[in-house]
Amino acid sequence: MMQFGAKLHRSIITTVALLVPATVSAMPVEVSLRPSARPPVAPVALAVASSAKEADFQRWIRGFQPRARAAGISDRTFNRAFRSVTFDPDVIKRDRNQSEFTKSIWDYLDSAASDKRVKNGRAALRDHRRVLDQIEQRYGVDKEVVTAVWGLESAYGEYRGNHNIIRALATLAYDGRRGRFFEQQLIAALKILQTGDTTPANLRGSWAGAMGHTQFIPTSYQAFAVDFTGDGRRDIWSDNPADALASTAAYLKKHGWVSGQPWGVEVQLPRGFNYALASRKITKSPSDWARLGVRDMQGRKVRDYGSASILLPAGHRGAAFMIFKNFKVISRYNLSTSYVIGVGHLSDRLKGSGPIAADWPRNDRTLKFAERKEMQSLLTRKGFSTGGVDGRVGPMTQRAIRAYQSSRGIVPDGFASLRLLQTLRK
Ligand SMILES: [Ca+2]
Repeated sequence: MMQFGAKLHRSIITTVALLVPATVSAMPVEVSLRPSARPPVAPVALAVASSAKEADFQRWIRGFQPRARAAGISDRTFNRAFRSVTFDPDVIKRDRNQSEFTKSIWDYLDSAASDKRVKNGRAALRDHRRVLDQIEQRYGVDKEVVTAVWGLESAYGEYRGNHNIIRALATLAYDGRRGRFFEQQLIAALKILQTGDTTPANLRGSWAGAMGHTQFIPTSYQAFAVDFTGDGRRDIWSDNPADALASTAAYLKKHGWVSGQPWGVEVQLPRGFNYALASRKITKSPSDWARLGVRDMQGRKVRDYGSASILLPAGHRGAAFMIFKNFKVISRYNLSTSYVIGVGHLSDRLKGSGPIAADWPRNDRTLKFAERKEMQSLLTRKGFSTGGVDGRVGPMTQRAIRAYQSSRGIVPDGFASLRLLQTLRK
């Protein structure tokens, strides 16, 4: 999930919203696209070498117990949850191995809305039509959007993750990199066990603590999961996806989903369009955009769904979208622009729409972390300040790119691509 700024949690209800930890959002999108199953167990030699680590981890668990107790976790719950829990080196390996490479939007969408995912999504809609209709009715969120989240988070329940959540979160909390965040998640996971929503054996999910069909992290689960089946349990782990799908709809509704509004609409921009207007910060009504010559792909005015921005996820050489408030609501699931477009576009495909019409600049690519830093240094050196060299393309860097592009007679779309970096190096 997604997406990619480091937004840390400020309060449970408003920001926890991310169903994946903030920096998981900063990870390559495929992590949230398809939480993978557990790899083979580490070789015995490695396990032996790490016995000192294991002893230290067990000491950490004992030191953590009073803090859990203070947070309301009974010793009975704690001891049941931690029975035979050991340090999980695989989790740490994955935490360290997060790729610095960001997938391009077109590669992401090739997978997010692959023929297989569209086909399986249509089958999932058919198989679960009754419950999805009921969920749509109760929460006002399109069933295709809920199904698309399901499709991206776990391939419609196929890859829910098989890590023991207590073990994974305890390992990450003990490890210390973002230890506070994971300890908060661990306490929330223990509370799930304490309330009896599921059993320690069923409390499974991704290595980073995302659980069930639509990959809720424990604090999001606590705040937003619902019991749709009415059996008294909010069971997002069960093979029956009803509670998980309803929880996703409840989550989106809670974050302001506007019924009947699309996430976005692919549009065509007129010749001579002022690309400075293609910014998330600039919103206009579809009628105002139409007056500026913005049309849908059939050449019609876009209907007045609400205020909208123009988004060019791959610069002016790729597709353009008019995006609405629901775009932002989906981003509460995962901040990645690719993720949000992935969910939105997949939902459109599930409704029967065709592929995105515009081409992508497939001969170009997005920049790696070191390249983004190099780009920022070069821009700054040329007098276009990026407000620091941190490898993240935020508003200041985009403004610097646009100013540089304008100065060179390049379309000022603010897109950080390899092509741009090559121009800067000259
Ligand atoms: Ca239930």
